[in-house]
Amino acid sequence: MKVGVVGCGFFAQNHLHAWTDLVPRGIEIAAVCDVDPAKAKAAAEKFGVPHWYSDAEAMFRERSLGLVDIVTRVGTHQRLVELAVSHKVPAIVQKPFGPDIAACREMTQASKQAGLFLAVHENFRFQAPMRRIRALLQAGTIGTPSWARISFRTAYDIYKGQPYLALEERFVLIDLGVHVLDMARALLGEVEHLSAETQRRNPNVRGEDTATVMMRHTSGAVSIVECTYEARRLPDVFPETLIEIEGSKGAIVLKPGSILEVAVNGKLNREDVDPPVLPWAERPWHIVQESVLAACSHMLEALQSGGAADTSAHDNVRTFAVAEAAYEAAKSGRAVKVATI
Ligand code: NAD
Ligand code: 89Y
Repeated sequence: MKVGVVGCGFFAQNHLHAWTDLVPRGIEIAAVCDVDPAKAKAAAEKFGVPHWYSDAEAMFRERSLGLVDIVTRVGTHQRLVELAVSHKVPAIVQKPFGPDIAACREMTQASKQAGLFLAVHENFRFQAPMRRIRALLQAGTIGTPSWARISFRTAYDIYKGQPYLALEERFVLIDLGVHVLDMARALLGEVEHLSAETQRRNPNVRGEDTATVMMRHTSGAVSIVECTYEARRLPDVFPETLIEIEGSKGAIVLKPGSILEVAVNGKLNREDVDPPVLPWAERPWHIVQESVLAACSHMLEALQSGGAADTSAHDNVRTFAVAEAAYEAAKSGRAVKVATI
């Protein structure tokens, strides 16, 4: 499976490591591409990739790719996905899928019409603690879940590695909200309606840096999703998501340090669900980095078996619709029904 990676910036380094780890599963990084030739060349040298490009069109024309992994920022996703579709190449695109729901729907439709695999690199639902919690829910360990709080609160200096975030007009819901709202969907199912409040607490950023969302899921469960880049707490648990879920038989609480507490029938079981720090990873990012490998591994398996990924374009449009509904709810001050796709 010849993969081409487009975008060789900050986060693409994790993808390049993950694809390198997946070489024994049939992956060959055939080419890398970045509009900044220095970045493309540096990535090719670092990861031993035989070809580098500064023009994605040329890469598609000259290499027969079996997969393209798009790791650029959101403004270029639609053009690059359409380029992949026109060259009949299956694609993975980083979150946020698109700048708005219309773009996400158009990309989904284009890949569907061409009969092509398109998935979104939504890695948070593949984090080690999430994999364990989902397995516990699936096994019915705490019965039917009916309430949850999913919380990402930090003041870690994300602007250092990702300075562009300070300039986003639609900020935390699109950058981080899509991850945390996706986790809520993965844990409790589809969302029927929601209400939301957004705040810009840091005067030096353009968009909202805090969102508090209350959701009713179609199952009847209720969840609260919290995202902020302005929680000046200690310890700062970045980039951990803290989770509490209550069910008919018990409760699951994911605590700082990836300590998972599972209470069933009055008995408490405590597990350490922190993933290993991969040889190329480092704290505090290791949870996210390990989930990049898990997400790539899952999507590769789906592609190789001819199936859709858990985080297919079709699935991710639903998460994006929840984020759009949250913006609308925050703006109107009313509860908003989530659009069905
Ligand atoms: P970045 O700006 O560091 O890197 C993007 C790279 O894409 C740049 O090097 C740029 O030159 C290149 N590029 C832009 N247009 C291009 C084009 N048309 N063809 C080829 N290359 C092009 O950004 P980043 O921080 O690496 O973010 C990339 C994506 O990853 C964003 O969508 C971001 O939201 C996402 N991200 C995801 C996670 C996660 O956990 N899933 C974490 C951080 C960032
Ligand atoms: O941009 C964000 C993301 O997608 O995951 C973590 C992050 O890099 C900073 O919170």
